[in-house]
Amino acid sequence: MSELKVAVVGAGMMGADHVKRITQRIKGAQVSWIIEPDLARAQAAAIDTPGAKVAATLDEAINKGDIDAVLIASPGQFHEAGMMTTLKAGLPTLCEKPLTPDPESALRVVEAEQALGKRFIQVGFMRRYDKEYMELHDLIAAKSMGELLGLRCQHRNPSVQDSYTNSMLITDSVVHEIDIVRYLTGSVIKAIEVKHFRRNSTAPERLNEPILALLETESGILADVEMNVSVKFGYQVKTEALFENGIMEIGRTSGSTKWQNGKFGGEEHLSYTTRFNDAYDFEIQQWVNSTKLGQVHGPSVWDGYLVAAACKAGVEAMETGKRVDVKYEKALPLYK
Ligand code: ISE
Repeated sequence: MSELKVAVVGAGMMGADHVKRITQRIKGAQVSWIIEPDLARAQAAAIDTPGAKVAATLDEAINKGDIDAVLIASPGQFHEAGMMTTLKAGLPTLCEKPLTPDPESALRVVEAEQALGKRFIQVGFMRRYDKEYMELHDLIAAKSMGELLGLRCQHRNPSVQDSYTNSMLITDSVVHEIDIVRYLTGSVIKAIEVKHFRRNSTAPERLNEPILALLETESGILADVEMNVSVKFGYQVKTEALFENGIMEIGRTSGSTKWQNGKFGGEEHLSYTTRFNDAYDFEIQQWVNSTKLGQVHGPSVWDGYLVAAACKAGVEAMETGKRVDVKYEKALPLYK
């Protein structure tokens, strides 16, 4: 296969970013369709994408052909329908996080893929492709600083869009730590507790944040997550890993520093699209490479289900103030 023809579903912030990424930086792939019900938005994303066609629905594009693989970047509530369509068509798919908004729908996707007897879908947990997270993963496994004792995570957004609801603090944001803590420790999240910091009075009225989420893994690691979505100054995702013989910090703001007029400072990220740009590039390039070889790697729909189950417990913990145990179904054969 020469160029992998990718249909990108959703032309919002993330979809448009992926269209640009595939067109400008990814080798061996091109965007053949941009699928988006808001056709003006689709046309805007198509402007610098030579040869890309625009459709309102995935079915319409599949019927017309010219698709080797699908990248789903629509809002989470539309993911299940999108994946059911790509599974029916037998198309390799990368679905942005979260897999689906709840464990019940995530399980339906898992069962549909299991019924086909092989993997088609990769879930877009891009942090697993971030250089520093990968280094930390390897350090934990190598035990060269001794055993990992705990993780201290900070996840800060300048602001959030109007459609962001209070439960999305867990299902759209802490969802990343829920996946990455399991990836780093190799152990599922057993229980979650959520505390509230003093409420930020400048946050949108519907949000009660910042919050402190405490994730406990089956293996006994405690990870605390400061989730803060009204910090205004910029976008930060940092982690300190506590080991028996030292500490490793990842995600610290880097880049050049200027000293001028009695002040010094540098630039901070304003969005995840720049903070994780290299991770997204690496993730999509790897997906394209393995798809062309007829293989599926990376986070599976089972990983997506485990995260959705933990998110459900996280939302309950946030609403009740209680420590909530996560309930998981048994893994289906494809994911053992
Ligand atoms: C957003 O959807 C993301 O995935 C970002 O990585 C996260 O930082 C943000 O909180 C979410 O809303």
